[in-house]
Amino acid sequence: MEYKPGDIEPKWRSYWKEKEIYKVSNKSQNPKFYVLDMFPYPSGAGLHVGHPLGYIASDIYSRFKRMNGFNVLHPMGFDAFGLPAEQYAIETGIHPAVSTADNIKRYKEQMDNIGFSFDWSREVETCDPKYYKWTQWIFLELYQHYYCQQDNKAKPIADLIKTFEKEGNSKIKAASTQSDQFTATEWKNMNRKTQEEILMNYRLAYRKTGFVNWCEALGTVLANDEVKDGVSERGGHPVIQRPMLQWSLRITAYAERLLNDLDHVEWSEALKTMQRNWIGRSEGAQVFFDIVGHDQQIEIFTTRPDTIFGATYMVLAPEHDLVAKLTTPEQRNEIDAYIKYVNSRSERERMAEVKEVTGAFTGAYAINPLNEMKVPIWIGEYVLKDYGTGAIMAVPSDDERDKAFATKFGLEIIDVVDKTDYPGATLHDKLGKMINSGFINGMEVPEAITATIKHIEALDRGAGKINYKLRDANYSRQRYWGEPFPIIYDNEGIPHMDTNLPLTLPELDEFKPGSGEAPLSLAKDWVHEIDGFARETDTMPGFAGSSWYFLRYMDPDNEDEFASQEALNYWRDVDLYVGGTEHAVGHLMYSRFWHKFLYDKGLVPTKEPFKKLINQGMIQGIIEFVYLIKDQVDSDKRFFSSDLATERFGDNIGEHATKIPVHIDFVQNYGTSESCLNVEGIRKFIEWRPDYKDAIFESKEGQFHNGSFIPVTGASDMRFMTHSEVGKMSKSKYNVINPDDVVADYGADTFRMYEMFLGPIEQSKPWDTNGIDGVYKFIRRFWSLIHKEDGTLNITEEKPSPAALKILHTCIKKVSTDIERFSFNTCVSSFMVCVNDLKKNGASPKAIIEPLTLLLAPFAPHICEEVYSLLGHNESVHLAEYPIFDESHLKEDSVEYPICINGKKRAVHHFATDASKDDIEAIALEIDAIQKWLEGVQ
Ligand code: ANZ
Repeated sequence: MEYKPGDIEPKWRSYWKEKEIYKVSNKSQNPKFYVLDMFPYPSGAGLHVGHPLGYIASDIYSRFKRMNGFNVLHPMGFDAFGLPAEQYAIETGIHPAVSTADNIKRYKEQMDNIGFSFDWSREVETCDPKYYKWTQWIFLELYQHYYCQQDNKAKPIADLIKTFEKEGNSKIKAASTQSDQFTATEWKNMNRKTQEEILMNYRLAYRKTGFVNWCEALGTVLANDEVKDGVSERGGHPVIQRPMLQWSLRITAYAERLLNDLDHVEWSEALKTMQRNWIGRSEGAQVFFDIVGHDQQIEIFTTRPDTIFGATYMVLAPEHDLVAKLTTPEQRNEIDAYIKYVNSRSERERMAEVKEVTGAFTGAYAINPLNEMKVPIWIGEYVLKDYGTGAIMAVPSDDERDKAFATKFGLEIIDVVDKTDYPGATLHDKLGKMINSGFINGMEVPEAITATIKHIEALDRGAGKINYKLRDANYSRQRYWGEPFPIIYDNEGIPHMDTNLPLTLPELDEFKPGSGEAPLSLAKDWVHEIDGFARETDTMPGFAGSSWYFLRYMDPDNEDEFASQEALNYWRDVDLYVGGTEHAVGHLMYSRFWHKFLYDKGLVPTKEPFKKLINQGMIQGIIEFVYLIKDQVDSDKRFFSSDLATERFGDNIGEHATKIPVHIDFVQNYGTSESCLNVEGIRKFIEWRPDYKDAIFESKEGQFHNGSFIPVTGASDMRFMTHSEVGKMSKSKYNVINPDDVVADYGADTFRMYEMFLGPIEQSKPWDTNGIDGVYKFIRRFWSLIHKEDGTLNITEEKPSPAALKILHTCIKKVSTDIERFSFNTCVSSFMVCVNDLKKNGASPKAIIEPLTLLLAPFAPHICEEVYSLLGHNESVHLAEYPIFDESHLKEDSVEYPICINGKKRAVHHFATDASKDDIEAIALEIDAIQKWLEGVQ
C-alpha cells in the first residue's frame, strides 16, 4: 500500500481530538512534567515555517515524557492584546477583537495541521476578560504592596500605614523613592492627598511623572526593551524622551533576587549573561557634595570612592533638577543652548562611545567633602539622568570619559592611582596604589575603597551603595487594545481601586490615539461610569498578560482565583520552557518578577517560574534577487541573469547593479545554486512588478523583452539565474513558506522530522528545501518495512534475529539519550540508519517493528499511530509505554581475531565472545589456513 499522508494524518488528528487523548488532569498518580512554549502573538500573517521549530521540539519532548509515565502539561494559548491588531484596525476599520479572533483561528488550524499534542481545553487568550480579570487582580495586588528590605519580601501597604501612624518612616527600610522623613504626628496631620502621594513612593505598582520613551507615530509610550537604537522596535519610528504621568512597576525592588536566583535555573550562560547585564549590579558609594552658596547638596554614585581625591569637577545630567537652580546668570545662555541640543538626541546616541565631547559650565562650584577642594559643576550628555543619581564626581585621571571631557575643556587632572605595578590592568580590575590621596595614600585600591566608604559614613557624607542599571518598568500605554486599569480617580485626583473585576474594555469604534490622549478617553460614559470618579484611561502594556499566563494554564477555568492552590502545588513550575532569545530581557524578566511577588504572598510554591529554558534558533529564509543594471547606456531598464552579471562585473557587482527581490513563488529550484526564472517566471514577475514591464531580461539563453523571448540558437526556454541570499523569513522579503504548503506536499510527519533534521535546535539555519526529500524518503522506507511490494502487510510473528535486535536497541539507546539532551537532529539520523539497516536485514518481525514505532511516535505521531493500529492495537500509540533499552542486545556474540604465526598474520577467524583461551587455541589449530603453516612443527 502506498504511503499517503493526506489520508492518514487528518484521520488520526480527528481521532486524537475526539478521544481527547492529550487532555491532562490535575490529579494523577504519575509525576508531573510541565512543557511550555512561548505563546505566540497571533499576527495577521499567520505562521511561517520558522515559527513551529520550537513547538516541534517541545512537542517531541512532551510526547516522550508522556510515554515515559509522566503526567505532562503541554498547553498553548495566545498573547492576544497588542499594538499590531490596533494598527491594523486603524488602517482597515476591522475591530481588533474581530481580527484577533480570526488570526487565532488561523493559527490554531495551522498548528493543528502539524499534529501538536496540546491540551487545547486549557487554552488561554490574554484578551479574554475571564483571563485579564486576574491580570488586573495581580496589578491591584502589586498596588497594595511595598517591598520591605528588612524581610526581603513584598508586604501589604496596610502594614506600612500602621508603621507610619506609630513611628513615621524613619525606621522603614523599603524600596522607595521617598526621600523626606516624617514622624507619626506629621503623617497624621497630612491631608489624604499628600499621604497618598507618599504611599505612591512605596507601592510596587505606582504612578509617577517621569521621562518616558514617547513614540509620536505610534501615539504611545514604550518600555526600554521595546526601543532599539533610538527607534521603536515595531515599525522603526523615532522615539523621544518626554515627561508624563505614568504607571510603573517597581521591578528594581527585586533586582538582587532576580540576579542571585539566576544561579538556580538551568538556562544557557548566554541568556543568563544577558539578564545579568540588564540588571547591571554595581557596588560603590553614594556621596553628598555641598554646593557653594546653596543649601542643597549634589548626590553622586561612584564605583570608585577611592578616587575622590582626584575628583576635580562634577558633571550633572542636563535634565538634573538642580541645573536650573545652580546656573549662574552669566552661564544661563550657554546652558540653555546646550540643553536644547541634548533634547534633540536619543538616549542611544548619548550612550554611544562619544566621539565628540560636549558639555557646558553652570558657573557653580561644589566642595569635595574629603579635601574641601572647590570644584566646578558642569553638565554633559554623557551623564545619564536615569542612572545612579544622574550626577557624577569626575575623575579625569582614571575615567576615560572624564579624561576626554577634562582635556577638551581644560580642567585639572590629578593622578591618584599608581598602576605601575599592574601593567595592562584596566579600570574594572580595580588595581593600583593610592597617591595624592590624603589618608588613603599607599593603600591598594580595594583597601582604599573600603576605607573611603567607612570615612564617608563616619562624616555622614554618604554610604556604601549598590546600584542597578535595571529601571522600573513603565506600565502605561496610551492605546486601546490592552487591559484597562481597575483604577478610578476622585475629584482630587486621588486614585482608588475598582475591585469589581473584570473591568472590561469598552466597545469603541474609533480608537485613533491623540497626542498623549488615550483612546479610552473617548468612551465618555465608561470613564464616568462611577459617580464622582473618572477611570484611568491608559491601558496595560503587552507584557502584562504574558507575565503570568503559565500559571493560568494550571487551572484555566477558575473563576475565584487566578489558579487554585491545589493546582499550583501540583504543577509547581515549568520544567521545560522553549522560546526565542528576543524575550531575554523583556518577558523573561517581567515574569520572573511577577512570580517572585506571588511567591512572597505565598501564592506560588516556587521562587522561579522556569526551571529549564531552551532557546530555539531561527529558521532563516532564502531571499531571491535579480540584478538590475545601473549604468546601462540605453534608457531601458535591464536585468542580468546572475551568471551573466558575475561574468561581466565579478566582485564589483554591487557598483553596477541593484538587487531587486523576487517573490519566491516565481522561482524554479528555489534556494539552490540552480535557482532561476524561466520565461513563465519572468512573466509572473512583471505582472507582480508592472513597473518593470518594459525591462530587458538578459541571460545566456537569450533575451526577454516586451512580452517575448528571443532565444540564442537552440535555446527553448530561459534560465534567468537568480541570486540567493540567506536572510530573515518575512513577508517583506517575499520569502515566507507556509507550513500548510509543506504539509500538503509531504505530510506533517515529514515536516516535523525535517525541521528537526535541519540542525541543532539552538542554532539558526536557513530553510533548505533540498533535504526534505531525504526525510520523506525515510518515512516511506519506514512504511515499506511493514508493507510488501503488492501492498499487503508484511508483519511476522517470528522471533527477531540478534542482528535485528542489535539494530533496534542501538537506535533506542541513541534516541532516548539524545532526546534528553534536546539533540533532535541526531535522533533523526539514528532513525534513518536504523531503518536502512533493518531494510538490509530483510525480515520485519512485529517484535522489532512495534518498539521502533513507539520510539518514533514522538517525532512522527501520525504514521506511528497508523502502524500501531495496523499492528493490532486499539489504544493510541501516544499513550503506550516508551521502549526500554536492553544492553544485552548490543553485546557481540562473536569477535574477530587475527591469528599470527611467529608474529605474522596468517588468518582471521570469528570466536564466541565467551570462548576460553584453551577453546580459542583448539579451534585456531583446526583452521586449514593455519594447519598449513604448522605442518611439521607440531
Ligand atoms: C568616579 C569614578 C572614577 C568613576 C573612576 C569611574 C571610574 P557602572 O560600573 O556602570 O555602575 N556614573 C555614575 N552615574 C552615572 C551617570 N548617570 N551617567 C554616566 N556615568 C555615571 O559605572 C559607575 C560609574 O559611572 C561611576 O563611578 C561614575 O563614575 C559613572 F576612576 O565615579 B565613577
